[in-house]
Amino acid sequence: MTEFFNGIAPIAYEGPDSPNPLAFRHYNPDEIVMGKRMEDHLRFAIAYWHSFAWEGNDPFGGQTFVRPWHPQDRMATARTKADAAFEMFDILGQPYFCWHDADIRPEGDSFAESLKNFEEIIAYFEEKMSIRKVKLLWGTANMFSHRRWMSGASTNPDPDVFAYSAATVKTCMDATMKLGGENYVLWGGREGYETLLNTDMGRELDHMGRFLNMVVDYKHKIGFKGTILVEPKPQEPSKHQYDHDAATCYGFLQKYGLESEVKLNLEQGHAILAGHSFEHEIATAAALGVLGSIDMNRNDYQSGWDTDQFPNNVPEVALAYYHILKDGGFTTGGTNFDAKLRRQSLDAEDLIAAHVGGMDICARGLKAAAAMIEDGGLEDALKERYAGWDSPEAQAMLNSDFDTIFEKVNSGAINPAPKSGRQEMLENYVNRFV
Ligand SMILES: [Mn+2]
Repeated sequence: MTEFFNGIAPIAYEGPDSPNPLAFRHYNPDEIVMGKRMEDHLRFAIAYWHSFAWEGNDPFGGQTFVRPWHPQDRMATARTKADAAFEMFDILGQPYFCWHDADIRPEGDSFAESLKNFEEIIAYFEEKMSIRKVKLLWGTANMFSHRRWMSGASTNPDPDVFAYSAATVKTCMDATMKLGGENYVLWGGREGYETLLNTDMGRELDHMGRFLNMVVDYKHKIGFKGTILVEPKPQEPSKHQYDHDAATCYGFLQKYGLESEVKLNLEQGHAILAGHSFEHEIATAAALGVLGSIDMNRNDYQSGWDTDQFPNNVPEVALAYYHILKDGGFTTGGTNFDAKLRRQSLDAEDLIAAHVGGMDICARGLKAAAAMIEDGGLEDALKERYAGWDSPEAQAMLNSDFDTIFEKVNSGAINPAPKSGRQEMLENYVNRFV
């Protein structure tokens, strides 16, 4: 046991009226929503990086957090960090967690030494997971922090970095499979450019496409049954990132023949950076058949950078889950809290309260989304709006041609009559549930 969370009891569901700051008011894992346990719908995961690896730095200042696992550059403290992380998993009782290799092990002096450190911690995790319910939602490789990745990983102009990246992802996929992970995520931290003046974009995209094909080949070679996910983000740290948003990623996957092999992990903050809403990104991925998993957080609407705050907006979260439920809900995916404390929130209690609040917000959003699905008001409005397409004539038109359609319109048989889109009525409808 570490001393870090000393005295914080496992969080219990106490109902909406509880004044206890460390209790769930809405997240009740066993409550049945649309025929399924709430825990099985939401599939919460805790992100190792923000909660345990990040030290509170921002672009203007360094570390603010003081933790028993600092400094993080040695194996002994990596174990202490793991002890604290699994203690937090016991307190929150969420079913999953996620990591990057660099979050969990100190960097070695060579690739082989980093791998040795990594494998030792993976074995330590395996031991801890064997006596707990917590599972791995996904693993991923950090190919953006160390200086070797400053010009990208698979898109780096230096083939040696492409090689180092391939070897790194192989080890992270091996570890993910070893721990029974349900997905493997690729995030293009620096797969993009700072300036087009020194960038051969076509070549970089081809290299990224080839790299992702190697990931899929390796998945099949080792028999990994999980889903390969790509996480869209438009910029930051790079000026421009190739995995800009859901629609751009889909075009990329199609070009490189990967659209049936790879799905998307969508993040609220990245959607906002791309000038979209979270709801838009989820609906886009669902429409294209590539909705995989979500990173739940919130960006500040004024700051223009990726603030990764814990979610606290029920109407936004409700519409996100509405589209997820409409798509059939998560299969291997889940709700990963890619969210961090504010750097003034120094205490262990802050870390617990942040997750308790986030889980409660998601539970409220899920319940509102389920109520809208069960009521069927939005679906009925859609049916009514598109009802004209139910006629055999309208369906036949889709299989005809311009000349046939022209004859009909020109004869006077077709004369469109505009109908209300009823947006305010629908917004009022949604507000009854959130
Ligand atoms: Mn993310």
